[in-house]
Amino acid sequence: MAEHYFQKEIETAPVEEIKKIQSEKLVKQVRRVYDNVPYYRKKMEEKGVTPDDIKSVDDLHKLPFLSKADLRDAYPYGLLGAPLKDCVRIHSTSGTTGKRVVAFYTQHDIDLWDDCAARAICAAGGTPDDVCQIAYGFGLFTGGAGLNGGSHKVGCLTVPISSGNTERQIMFIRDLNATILCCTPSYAEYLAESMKEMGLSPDDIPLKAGIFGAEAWSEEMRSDIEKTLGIKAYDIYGLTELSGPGVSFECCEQNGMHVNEDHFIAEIIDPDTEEVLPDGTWGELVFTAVDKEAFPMIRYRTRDVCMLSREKCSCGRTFVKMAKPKGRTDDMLIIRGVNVFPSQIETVLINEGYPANYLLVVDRVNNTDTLDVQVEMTPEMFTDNIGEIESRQKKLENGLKNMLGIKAHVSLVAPKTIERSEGKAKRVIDNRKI
Ligand code: DLL
Repeated sequence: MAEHYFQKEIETAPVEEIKKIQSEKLVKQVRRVYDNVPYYRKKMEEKGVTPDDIKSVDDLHKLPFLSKADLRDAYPYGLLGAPLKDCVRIHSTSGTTGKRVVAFYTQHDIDLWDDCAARAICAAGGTPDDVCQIAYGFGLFTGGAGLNGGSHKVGCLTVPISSGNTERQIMFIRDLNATILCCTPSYAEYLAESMKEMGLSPDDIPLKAGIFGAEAWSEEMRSDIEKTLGIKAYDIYGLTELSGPGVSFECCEQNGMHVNEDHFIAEIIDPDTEEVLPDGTWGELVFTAVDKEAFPMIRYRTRDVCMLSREKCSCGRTFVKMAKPKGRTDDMLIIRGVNVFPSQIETVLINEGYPANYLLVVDRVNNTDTLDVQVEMTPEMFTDNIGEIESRQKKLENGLKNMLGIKAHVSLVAPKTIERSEGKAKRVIDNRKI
């Protein structure tokens, strides 16, 4: 492990000590937003809670939730927790519906965020000897800027190449000896596919690790990327509202992401009843940012479906671990009453040897939901033999029925027909007017 950026004192602190730090910061943060942000004060008054009621993290449940709707309501300045003159940057989400979320940062917020991203790079084995190629988008999206800041802090030679221009990516990886690649998992798959087409094998590239996130991806996709790029693939999680990548990160166990608990308090709730659920239960992930100045999120409902675990980790970190999110409550599809996550479909496809290039088309015909799964064949399996295609489709349909409990129709399509993504993949088209 890269000792120089491993913040051992805090990352392996006893749970009680972390709780104490969180409590102190929470008490201050609640007082600060109550005094300075009228939007929060009003929400707290509506719930009948004052800063005096919050004495430790055990009182967190008394505070009101904050949702995406609140962020839209308060757009753009209504949740600002610091004077605008103290803010140094904004980032914004690529939201497809409604207003974008605009998040503000003071220099303190940026330092804190860089620190979180640096912990993630260090946990993936990054040291000043590494060359870190950042192929997340730069700009309003937080991916590029976040890992760029983290990479600087670790002291890696940073290549801020941004997303796209796949041949140039591969050229830089080879010519500059990049050892760590940061991008979305779907773009990592695309890079691997392009490399193969260029006749390159994993042995022809110096990469040893990848830090992939910004979208849900399955364990099967992880193994596929690890094999095709010849690397260890680590997950990283975050969201614009909370800063960006680095809210949580994977360690050498590659089995869930440690939440940077000195800055973020995680809870899991039942999305319908809003009741707090115990560790080990799947539900909606809620975060409280106890340190942020400009955009101080308190009990923010992420809509990500997740689970927390406090099992001892062999890496020594004591920060709580969150599971790989299954998806979002808002991209969970309800098909004929059954909850379906795209990641479940991805698992079946990859297990059957298909690439993670698929598109789910949902429709409603004669009042019944239909699910069409369009999947690319690999060049090796590509054929125009109708009988063979039909039998492959049938096999996949059976696998999907077993996984999901509902019938899906599979259409196998030729290699390279489904659009590739340089950022977050778009995998669902829902034509139902509901
Ligand atoms: O995606 C920040 C980020 C950039 C994270 C680069 C990791 C790497 P947003 O665009 O605001 O921020 O989207 C946040 O993306 O609520 C999740 O639904 C999803 N998401 C992010 N990381 C993961 C992950 C960035 N590792 C939303 N696994 C979040 C699953 C993820 N979903």
